[in-house]
Amino acid sequence: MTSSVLQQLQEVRQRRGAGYLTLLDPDRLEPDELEARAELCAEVGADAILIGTSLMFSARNAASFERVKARVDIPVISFPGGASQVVPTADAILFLSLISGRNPELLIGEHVKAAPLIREYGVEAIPTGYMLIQSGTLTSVEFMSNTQPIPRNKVDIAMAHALAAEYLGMKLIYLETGSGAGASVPDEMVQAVVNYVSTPVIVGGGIRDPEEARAKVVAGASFVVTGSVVEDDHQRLREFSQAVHAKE
Ligand code: 1GP
Repeated sequence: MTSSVLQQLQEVRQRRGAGYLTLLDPDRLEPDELEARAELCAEVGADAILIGTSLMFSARNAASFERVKARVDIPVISFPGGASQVVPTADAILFLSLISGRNPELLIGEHVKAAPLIREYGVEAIPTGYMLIQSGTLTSVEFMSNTQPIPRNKVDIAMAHALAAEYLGMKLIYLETGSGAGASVPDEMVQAVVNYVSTPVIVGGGIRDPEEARAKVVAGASFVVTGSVVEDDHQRLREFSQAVHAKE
């Protein structure tokens, strides 16, 4: 029996110490570019590809998954900004609840709209507690979600949110400053959260060099996500992958 995407991610974490996930934005990349970038990510050792964005302009979302899946043999996972981004062609979907915010639509409303479709499509849903951390810049996710991020120096608040997510049964916790953020989640916050909960922690947003990616792994992150760097600087992708997988 083929294992679930969540099991595959857990296995990556065991085998490689941490997993490297790359985010592709279908709004920023033409279909050919998207495929080429996905292929490159897989080639340098990325463990999964995330596809998604806060605000989708592209009408090609479902097709993007199909095209990318035809080119890579790592999981292609939906990272949706809302129920309208649910597609039948994803290997799995991060079923994100924006737990750091108090916007009911992003805590449960979009989920109610998305759940029947996800079931109908037979896509694996991975319950994920999504926590937005202040970066100092107003990111798209912060603006679009109409939520306040957790202040970057309030480690205790982040810990309490992560534990609540764990008690609610979420399988992953995603600490995020937002794509293109001016700063990544502080290493001290990653470490404090990882030490406080047993749920695997994903860290993303504003990670600009391999050393920074490595620091998140050293702090205890199970998965590191980069997005913007894939779009700007593919030569360095291999270094990112090596930095995240340095335990190998
Ligand atoms: C966004 O964490 C991802 O959810 C990626 O962020 O584009 O800043 O790398 P960047």
